[in-house]
Amino acid sequence: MKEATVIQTAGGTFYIHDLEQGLTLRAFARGRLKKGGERIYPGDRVIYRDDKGSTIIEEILPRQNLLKKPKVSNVDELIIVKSVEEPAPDFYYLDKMLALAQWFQISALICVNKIDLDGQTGKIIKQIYEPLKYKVVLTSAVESEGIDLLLETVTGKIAVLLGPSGVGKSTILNCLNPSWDLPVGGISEKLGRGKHTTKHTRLLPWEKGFITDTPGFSQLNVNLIPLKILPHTFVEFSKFADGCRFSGCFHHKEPDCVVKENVETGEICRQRFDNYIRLLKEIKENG
Ligand SMILES: Nc1nc2c(ncn2[C@@H]2O[C@H](COP(=O)(O)OP(=O)(O)O)[C@@H](O)[C@H]2O)c(=O)[nH]1
Ligand SMILES: [Mg+2]
Ligand SMILES: [Zn+2]
Repeated sequence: MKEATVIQTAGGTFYIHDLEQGLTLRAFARGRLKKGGERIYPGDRVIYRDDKGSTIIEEILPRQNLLKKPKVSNVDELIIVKSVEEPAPDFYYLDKMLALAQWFQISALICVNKIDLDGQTGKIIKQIYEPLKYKVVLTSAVESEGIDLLLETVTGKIAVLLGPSGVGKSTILNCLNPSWDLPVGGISEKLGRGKHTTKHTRLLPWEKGFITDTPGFSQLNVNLIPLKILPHTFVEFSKFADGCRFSGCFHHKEPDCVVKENVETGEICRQRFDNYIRLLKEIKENG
């Protein structure tokens, strides 16, 4: 009995990767698993065995988590990729993704790419997010700068790259392993909908872990966060929230709100707070 990670599913066939042996295998689920109606997702850790030349998945190990749309399990790290320019960073989107990561209880890392184009933006992002204990890695994928540091942080993990088209996700992955030869420059996106692009999730194995940049992840659904939880997903509020007059304070229209007071004094970053209010309204409208 050996252990592997599911990297892709295709109907009743599964591609599993055994990191220890550096092997990708085409596998089938054992009858018992199929009968039980148990689904198997990319990211699942499985026990497999060889059976007369076939690879059989015997058992699915308990999942740590399961993201919806696309379905990937056991995600250890969300890498939120921004670029300093082309496109310029959208801080609302960034704060939204960080809130989601908190809600999913998945560690999040901010990767600021294209630092060869501008040295300032990365520093500004570090100034805002490092005090909140988010890790910020500055990279230039075209110059292979910072990629080592990025890799160090995802060693042994299942990591998912998140971010709008054009920030350099595919270029970063190609740095990691040139043989993946992923299309760069939005080519895959342009071929797009309805044509031959597969939207199937595929985890890419490298010698120390798994990584993916599945397109569906760019639209992670923020409405998954219950309104009551939202204030807790902004980590810097927690230090002050106990001082608010109301225990379930949304830090919005309530009087005697210590979070708002700390926005006024500059203790809490106003841009983050404004994005929080925008997110609160967005979830309310859609909820
Ligand atoms: N200057 C600069 N351009 C980059 C960098 N990384 C990617 N690009 C360019 O940005 C464009 C989009 O890259 P791509 O990897 O396809 O982005 P994706 O849509 O996020 O996968 C391409 O033209 C890349 O050559 C970088 O670090 N610096
Ligand atoms: Mg891409
Ligand atoms: Zn409050």
